[in-house]
Amino acid sequence: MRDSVEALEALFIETGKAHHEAFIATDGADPDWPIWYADHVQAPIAKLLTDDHTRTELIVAFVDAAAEHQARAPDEPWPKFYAKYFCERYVCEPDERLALYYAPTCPFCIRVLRVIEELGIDVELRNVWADDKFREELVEARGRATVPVLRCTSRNRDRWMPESADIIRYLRERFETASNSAE
Ligand SMILES: N[C@@H](CCC(=O)N[C@@H](CS)C(=O)NCC(=O)O)C(=O)O
Repeated sequence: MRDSVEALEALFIETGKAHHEAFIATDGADPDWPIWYADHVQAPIAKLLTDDHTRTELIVAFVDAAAEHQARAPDEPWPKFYAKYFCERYVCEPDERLALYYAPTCPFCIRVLRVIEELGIDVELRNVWADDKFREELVEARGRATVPVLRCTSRNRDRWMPESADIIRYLRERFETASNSAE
C-alpha cells in the first residue's frame, strides 16, 4: 500500500509538471485539467491500480479527489493527497475485509444492503441497534452513531466510509462485473 501511494504520488508530480509545461501560456490555468490529467496518466496508472479504469472513470476520480482535497486537507500537497485518495478508491488490499454498520429500518442502510445482496458480496453485517459493542465502536471511530458506515479493514489500513451514496459507488466500482450488472 505504501509503495502504491509513493508510486502514484511520483506519477502525479510528473503529471502536474507536464501539464504546467503544456499550459505555460496560461501559467498552468486550464479549467478542463481533469481531462488532460486522465489522458496523461491512463497508460502508466494501469500498472499501479488493481483494475483497469476507463478515461471517464479517471476524469471523475480527479474531479472527486480535487473536491475532497479542498474539503479535507487543503494544506496537504495535492500529489500526496491525490495518491492516497486513488489508493483508497482503487487499490484493493488482498486481505481486505468489509463490515457494514447499519440499522435495520434506516432507509439509507437498506439501499446499501440491497446493493450488497445484488452484488453477492461477503460483508459482515453489524446491527448497531442489536449490539451496543458495534454502536460504541462506531461512535469511537466516527464521533457519531450515524449509519450506514462501511468499514474496510486489512493489514495496512482501517478505513471507515460513511454516506450511503459513497458506499454504493465504492461497492459497485469494486465488485460489479458484467455478470452481476443490472444493465
Ligand atoms: N447522508 C447519510 C444519511 C444517514 C442517516 O441520516 N442515517 C440515520 C438513520 S436513517 C442515522 O443514523 N441517524 C442517527 C444518527 O445520526 O445518530 C447517508 O446517506 O448515509
